[in-house]
Amino acid sequence: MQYFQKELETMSADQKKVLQSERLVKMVKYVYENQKPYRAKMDAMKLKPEDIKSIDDIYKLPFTVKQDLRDAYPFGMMARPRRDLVRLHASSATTGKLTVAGYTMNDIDVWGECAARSLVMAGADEESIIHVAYGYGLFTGGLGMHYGGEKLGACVVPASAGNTQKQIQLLTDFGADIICCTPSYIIYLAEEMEKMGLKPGVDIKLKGGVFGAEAWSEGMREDIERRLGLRACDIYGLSEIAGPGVACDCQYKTGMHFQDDHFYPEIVDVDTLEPLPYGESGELVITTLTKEGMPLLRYRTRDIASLNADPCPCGRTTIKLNKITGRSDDMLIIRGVNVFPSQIESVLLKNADIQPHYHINVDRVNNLDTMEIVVELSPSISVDEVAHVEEIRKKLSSDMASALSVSAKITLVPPGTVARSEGKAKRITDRRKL
Ligand code: DLL
Repeated sequence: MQYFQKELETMSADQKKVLQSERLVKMVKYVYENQKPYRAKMDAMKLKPEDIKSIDDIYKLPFTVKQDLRDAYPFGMMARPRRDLVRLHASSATTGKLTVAGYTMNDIDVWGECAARSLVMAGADEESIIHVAYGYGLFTGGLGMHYGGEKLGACVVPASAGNTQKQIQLLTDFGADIICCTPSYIIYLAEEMEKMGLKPGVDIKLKGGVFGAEAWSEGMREDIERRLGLRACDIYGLSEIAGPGVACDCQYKTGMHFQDDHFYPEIVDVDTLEPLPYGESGELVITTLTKEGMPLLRYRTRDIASLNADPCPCGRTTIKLNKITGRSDDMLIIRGVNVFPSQIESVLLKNADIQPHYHINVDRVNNLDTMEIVVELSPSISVDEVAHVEEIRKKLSSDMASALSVSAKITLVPPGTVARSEGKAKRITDRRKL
């Protein structure tokens, strides 16, 4: 199957606008007729489906928020009767109810198409062996990339998450060229392979990877590419919208190509919720243009990012999503200063004396916020080299203070000390909230 869908992925801006407008007009009518909670919002604003005539009118529509999904738990946001749904996914919330997403057969098909396009961008083709080490289950990572790989006609290895030694055995024996997992897990895999003396290009044949489900920095990308000799593509998605494949990097990494024939992105100001122009950072809002089971209009993702419309040498004309810098609910406020974990990661990764395994502890002592960053030393440095370790610590403290505008205590620990994750990394313990 050909999954560089030229006619859809390289449309002119005018063609795209016509397609998006047609789809939005249809979608608003469909949602108004079939999704009660959203209809109530439109009625409250005295907005009728006929008021939406093109994609330019999208700003007139009210937002959908995560709480709407929780209030409608489990099936109140579905626009189709239960018998039309062929799959349910759910993402775990830190508090309260799960967020449920229901998909029709067509939704699964569209999602598979987007995941297949993403795999192609990462370098996969029909000849590929695709190793999927995202968890299979209610989390969309495993099944999402699985269906994408099969749609492409590649051969999928449904390894799922966990059991690192087995994963490495499968990677060496089956010779997968593409891997799908979280960025934190590929670093863990790289570390274990290095310990076993396995060489990229010789024992491990990986050429590309699609890494997502959590925020990761450019520094992390460089580290992954250097250690494994592969092309590391960022892939974005969320279960409420589809799962992995909503947007993905191509080989030129000019931003993640957003599958904007199916999903329309906007960036809005976090405080005023006013739309922001390309290049400006704010909350990503997504409207599904073709979804049947659980369509969402102007869904506030809580993810902080910006968009860019710069031409990409790959020829795709889709709008691009720049790297997610964090979630608005992941943002730490330390003594009044906003800090995203990704900023901390960027500073850490510039220092060759440490490894990208870290944990952030936040607390409040005598009414003052404190932040400790626990980070691993590189294996070439022993904690017993006291003077050298102190020198590294001082440098990191000063780099961190100038990058974040707030001081942090740096604690350097031996390699292997910070807990590794098989799925989404849990990097923050905020004791102020316990
Ligand atoms: O994480 C879907 C996914 C699976 C995406 C595998 C990519 C790869 P949820 O569990 O619903 O779905 O979580 C969605 O994860 O709102 C972001 O906060 C975060 N996220 C997903 N991809 C990225 C990424 C999956 N590339 C939430 N960069 C989203 C940063 C990401 N954050």
